[in-house]
Amino acid sequence: MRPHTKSAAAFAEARRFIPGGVNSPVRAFRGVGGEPFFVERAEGAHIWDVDGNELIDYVGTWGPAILGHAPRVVRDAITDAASRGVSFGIPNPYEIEMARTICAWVPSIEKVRMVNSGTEATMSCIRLARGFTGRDLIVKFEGCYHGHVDALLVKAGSGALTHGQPDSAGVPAALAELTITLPFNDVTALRSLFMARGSQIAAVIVEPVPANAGLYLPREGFLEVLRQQCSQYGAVLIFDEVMTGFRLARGGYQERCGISPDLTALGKVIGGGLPVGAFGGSAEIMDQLSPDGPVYQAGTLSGNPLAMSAGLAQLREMDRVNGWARLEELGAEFENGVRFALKKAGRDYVFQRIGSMFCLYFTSGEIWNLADAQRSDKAAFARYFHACLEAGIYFAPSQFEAGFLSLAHTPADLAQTAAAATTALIA
Ligand code: KE4
Repeated sequence: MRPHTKSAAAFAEARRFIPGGVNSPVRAFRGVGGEPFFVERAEGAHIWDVDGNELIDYVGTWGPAILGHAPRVVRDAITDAASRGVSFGIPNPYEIEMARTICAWVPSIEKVRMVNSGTEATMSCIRLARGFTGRDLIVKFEGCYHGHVDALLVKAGSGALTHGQPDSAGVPAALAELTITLPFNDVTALRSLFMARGSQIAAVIVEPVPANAGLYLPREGFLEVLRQQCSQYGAVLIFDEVMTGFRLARGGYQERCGISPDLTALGKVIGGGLPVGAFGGSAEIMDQLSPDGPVYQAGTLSGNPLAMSAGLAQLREMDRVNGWARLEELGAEFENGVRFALKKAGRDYVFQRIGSMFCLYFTSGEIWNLADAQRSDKAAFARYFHACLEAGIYFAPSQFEAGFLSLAHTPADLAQTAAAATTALIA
């Protein structure tokens, strides 16, 4: 590994003009110490930093790079679309194609609206649910992260958790009071809340597979009870599939678990790396949106032709090669490598995975919620992170993030990773 001379200079320069030197906090390496490297270029499962170091990438720009970085089909689609215009702000055929595809692949979505980030998608779902029900209360789960929406920055995960700001400054108490948080996987707490305040609840928003406090899974029956309680009390059930959508299955996690939410928030993969989010659900709810309905929601760049083309190219390629089956195989191979490393190193750390998403918790025992995840030894994780980085493996720079595989990861990548992980875990 060459010294990060140019990265250090770049970071010093960035800090002069950008808060914390980053445009998103989790990139600042505060969860692992040290300074972030700056990327020069990325292709396939590899990235090169400005000092010429080559890394195998398990962050994949936090989920969008499901085919690997800069796939040919996406680059060609962007170039082709750009030859006819970069942005219109006018209805265009790409938007119909994207909407048709999302509605075809996700049966719970009868109508969908494009936005420019996952945050916009969840924010719009919250406002729409409140407008549709005429109620104010929102329920979320500790450790889940739904973007930096005021109403949802309450006991949030991801960077908010990493930086110890799960309840951000700047969110008025009056607003935070309208958001109730529950422990994930706690059916008793869920039923009690609905019993007490069910008629006031506008919506429950949940990451069906929480992946912003590492990665933990729903217990058998938990999501089913959530679905039943929302239906019984007339609350809107929102699945935040910004991360899991079009990654865990063609129809997202809801296809795997067989539960239909009322609204779904999407992002990441559907942009092919460009800024895209989306939200959709039953026509009955979606038709409450302006211009047909009273709930306002808008966006200058929503349905941008480049972003639509890039996202469509990525989705079509995944469908053409049935990428989801391959991701399952890659995930299993990757897990074998990690379990080999843990055994070799004599560590009983907790590795959790679903499809191409994973997390290695530096603790033992079971991880079913945020409190379990916070048992992790963050210092040990930080040492592991840096040891792997030195060996050319880039994992997410926080214990409270998930890792991602792509179709571009090769058996050689996985073997190199297992070897580096073994050495790092022994150390
Ligand atoms: P964006 O606004 O960052 O596009 O999406 C917000 C969001 C919403 N819902 C879920 C389930 C998410 O995971 C996210 C964003 N994920 C983080 C990574 N854990 C983005 C990385 C970052 O904040 O820089």
